[in-house]
Amino acid sequence: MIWNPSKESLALDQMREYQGKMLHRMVDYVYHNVPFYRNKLQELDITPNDINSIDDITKLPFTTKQDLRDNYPFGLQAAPQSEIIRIHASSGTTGNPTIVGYTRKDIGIWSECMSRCLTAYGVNKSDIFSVAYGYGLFTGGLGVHYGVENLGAAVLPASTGGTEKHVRLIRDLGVTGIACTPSYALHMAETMEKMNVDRSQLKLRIGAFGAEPWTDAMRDEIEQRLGLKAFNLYGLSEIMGPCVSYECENQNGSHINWDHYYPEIVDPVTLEPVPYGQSGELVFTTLTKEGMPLLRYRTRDLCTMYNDPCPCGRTSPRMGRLLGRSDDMLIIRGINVFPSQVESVILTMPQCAPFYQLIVDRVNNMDTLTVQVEVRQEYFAQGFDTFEPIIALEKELSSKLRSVLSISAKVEVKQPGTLQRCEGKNKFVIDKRVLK
Ligand code: DLL
Repeated sequence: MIWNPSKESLALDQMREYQGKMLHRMVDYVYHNVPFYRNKLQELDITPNDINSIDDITKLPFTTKQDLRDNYPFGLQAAPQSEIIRIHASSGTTGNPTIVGYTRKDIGIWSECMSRCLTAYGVNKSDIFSVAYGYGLFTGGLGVHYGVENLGAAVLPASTGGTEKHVRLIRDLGVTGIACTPSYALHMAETMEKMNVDRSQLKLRIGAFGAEPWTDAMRDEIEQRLGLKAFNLYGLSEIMGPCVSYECENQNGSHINWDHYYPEIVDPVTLEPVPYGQSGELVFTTLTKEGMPLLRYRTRDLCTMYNDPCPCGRTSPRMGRLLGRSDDMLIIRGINVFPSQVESVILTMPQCAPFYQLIVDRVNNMDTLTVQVEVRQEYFAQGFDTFEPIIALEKELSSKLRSVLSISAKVEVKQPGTLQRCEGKNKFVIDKRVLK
């Protein structure tokens, strides 16, 4: 089933014409409503009238996370505040989160695009669909929630945590679909085992997994342990949230909702366009967004895009699995974490030396973060491990990190000189998670 064939299966030439029209409108809109973009376009000597087809997109300037940071909180907002009806926030690199405001029309388009994804997975009005992404500032919970309601299935707003209760509800209510991070799905499978709940007692049939990298091996394991078919769901807050791309029944890449989010792949160094079939950095331009529209936003996600026809009949290009990121962002339990955020917290503590290491691991299918940091010589004492000020320091640092990162981290304060020193670029992060 296709939710909106008039858009998802539109002939390519008609789509290109539509996209060209929308791009012209979008450039005109930001030119008149966002001083940041007007300045950038004027610097390049471009006016909206220079944008007459979708191919003209390469004339436009790129936007980066740094631009969002520099314009914190509302500098890139195009719509007047009175038109904004929702605000989400996602991690930034230096403590300032990225703020994204949505108008009523934006929320409608988000719901529409999310319904397209769910329909491609096979969800229909008879399903009971549990949303186990975090609700709140993160876009995962409410984003999928609105898509399920818009489609007409029943949504169970489970959010994260309370896994045993969630498993019981899935069993007792006959829940048929679930959306969560792939690692949380595996954690759920483990909880089921501990509770002696077998997949044969569940009616789960469809899973929508994303917000963090995962692999085909994880897909197999989730499918086998939960007894469902697992689909990829991709998105990012800056562009909208979950719904930017989705797998269909052929699972040969994720179809991009390109009538709303126009994709390009560029070389992350030269920023030159890269043809279909070759890998590079994914860049999106919002074609219809009112709240915070973005031109050529550099996602830092590396992948390959394909445009060979898909047997499902959708005409949109598909993105392959993400191959990594061109920056140092970590995704831990679905939350974006930048090592620089940890550093900025450590630097506020006079007892800590500026030597630290982040160790990311996966224990019982849950990501863990350990932060090791050296204490300064003058705070060092005999009986180090049991020395009360050290234990207090670990606690204080741990709670500060929690409030900045939104996830808990285990803090280990180390003796001076114990962490590895490197010549040249230091290796601050050890990621032990093996994604096979
Ligand atoms: O993670 C939105 C989302 C929620 C997507 C629920 C899917 C499901 P952010 O917190 O802004 O938004 O993080 C965006 O997460 O640039 C990717 O690096 C990564 N990411 C998102 N989906 C996938 C996926 C949400 N399916 C960043 N596979 C993106 C791999 C993903 N990585």
